[in-house]
Amino acid sequence: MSTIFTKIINGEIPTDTVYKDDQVTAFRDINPQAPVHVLIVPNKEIPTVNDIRPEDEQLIGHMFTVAKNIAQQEGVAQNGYRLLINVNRDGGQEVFHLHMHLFGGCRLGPMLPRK
Ligand code: DGP
Repeated sequence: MSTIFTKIINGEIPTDTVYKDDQVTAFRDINPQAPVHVLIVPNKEIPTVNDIRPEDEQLIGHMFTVAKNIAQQEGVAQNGYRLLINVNRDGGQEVFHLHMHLFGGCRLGPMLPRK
């Protein structure tokens, strides 16, 4: 059930953490896909978006507040950035602990490759 992200949240693995509070931890992706690539992760173990419960709504909203604050801190808020959550196999999810990607610092192009 637990993933590598729980070890990161618990400080058991050295990570470039950009923000932490009692609900959320945000750290730089190990394999950045843009000049700014931060993962915003709830401290609570929620595997996927499919597992979000009504009582998690405040937490999910908080993830967005943290994301926009990090975009400001990282200097990408004005030019723009992308928030992305992958869900399960077709969505490309690799780590089954809910997380929001924040990409920025360059022109990110179309949301999906053009067909
Ligand atoms: P996703 O495909 O949405 O599940 O993205 C998982 C992301 O997690 C992927 O971009 C790489 C990142 N990642 C995986 N393991 C680690 C790790 O140990 N440390 C950090 N900082 N990022 C990791």
